[in-house]
Amino acid sequence: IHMENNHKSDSRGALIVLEGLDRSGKTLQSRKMISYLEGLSYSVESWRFPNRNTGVGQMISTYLANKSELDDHAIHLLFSANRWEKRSLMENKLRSGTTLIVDRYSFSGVAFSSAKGLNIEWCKAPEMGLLAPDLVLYLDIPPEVICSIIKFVVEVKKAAERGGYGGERYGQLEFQRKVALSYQILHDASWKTIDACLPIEYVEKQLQEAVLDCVTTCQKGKPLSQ
Ligand code: DGP
Repeated sequence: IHMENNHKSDSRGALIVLEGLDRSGKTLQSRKMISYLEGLSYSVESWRFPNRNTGVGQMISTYLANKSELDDHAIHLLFSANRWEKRSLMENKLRSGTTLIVDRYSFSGVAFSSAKGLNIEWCKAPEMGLLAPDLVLYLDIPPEVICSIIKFVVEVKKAAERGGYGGERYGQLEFQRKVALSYQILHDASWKTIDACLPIEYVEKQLQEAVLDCVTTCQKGKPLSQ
């Protein structure tokens, strides 16, 4: 009985992160994962960083829309602060048994800022102490492929909803190439790379398997780490 009680109190939700270049399909796949887990009666929430609803998030949003200028180091720290301001809520949710599917996290922070030329170790420092993801799903798709898909869509629709590779600051092919290289040196044991060039349904299936496995492990009491 003692063991069982312990076991129960350690049960928690999983911290699952989706990473990838802009327009790699993270948002769509995150929605699909949420409904999949909800269908299995898991408590699950969809999160994303940057979280533009906070004061810090609004500064980031203004910067991304090219409506303000900030030193590269300063904006890096704001992105990080935006994750820190949600850290305790994140921990509470996970401990109460809710799984979080997070669209971008620390790896975006390091990949995007180091792609600008900032020192990678400097970029990692403010992320230390944030909760470590149980699983990082990297949607792998070459920037050139994303670019040609977007051109195609723009031609067909003439006015794609968000227009171009990215309407925001980081949306250039050359920059996305650098981000892809940065991601390559970041990935660790928690990463699973998914070939996002494959058909959507196939990507979805692979994600479902990985996610279910992760959620089950956390439910069994895998410790939360930083
Ligand atoms: P999104 O809301 O996912 O479209 O992200 C907005 C843009 O900001 C996108 O180009 C990726 C970039 N980004 C996301 N997180 C970070 C971060 O922590 N640091 C930096 N430098 N860029 C980020």
